[in-house]
Amino acid sequence: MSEIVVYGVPGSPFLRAVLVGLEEKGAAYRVQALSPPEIKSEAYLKRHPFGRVPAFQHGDFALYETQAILRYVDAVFPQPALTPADARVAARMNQIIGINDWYFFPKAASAIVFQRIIGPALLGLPTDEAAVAAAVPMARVCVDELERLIGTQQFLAGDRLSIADIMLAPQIDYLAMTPEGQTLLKGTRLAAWLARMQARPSMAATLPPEALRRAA
Ligand SMILES: N[C@@H](CCC(=O)N[C@@H](CS)C(=O)NCC(=O)O)C(=O)O
Repeated sequence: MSEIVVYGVPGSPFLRAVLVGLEEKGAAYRVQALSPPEIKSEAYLKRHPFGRVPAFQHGDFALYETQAILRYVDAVFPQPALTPADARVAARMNQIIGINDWYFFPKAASAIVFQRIIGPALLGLPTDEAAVAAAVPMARVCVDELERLIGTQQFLAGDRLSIADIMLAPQIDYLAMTPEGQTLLKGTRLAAWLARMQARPSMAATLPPEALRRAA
């Protein structure tokens, strides 16, 4: 089997999602760690023209966009399946991936987590309290909606682990490290789901760097 290389900035929740997926599959991989300036370099932009992480290489096959990478990994390593066979459960998984990509990360978590953890710990920046406050309403909508969707299920899209859990767990793990996240998640079924996800070896094997966890 060709070598798998995952390119990313350590601490990125999208990078972690890919690594969690590979760990769940028991697939061998190597991480090529990059610094924030490196992902804007001419060399990296050839790999990912949008200058984001992660990027993925499997032999001669290059790919970027986290959900595309996870779907590819799921197809190449079929067991355990991370895509529900049932059409409605699979649609729910896709809906939740969409919530992450369109609302939760760009409009809520990226601001709160950056302002509270990444900016201060990695870049020495002060927290912009107004940016945090502006992101909280969207974070609340997302948490409420995920809480409704998980209902009494074990996982976000049914009773088996899926790509939806793998994409959301690294994001919500970060949110839960912030005061805003702690308030929003307190006493929720989503918090119980996060605890179950945190207990998985795949999550334990892919923790963000110590400096980021300490900053929270
Ligand atoms: N849609 C992309 C989003 C990836 C993304 O936004 N990654 C962040 C790190 S968590 C990033 O690369 N940020 C760098 C930047 O915005 O300059 C994916 O699913 O892979």
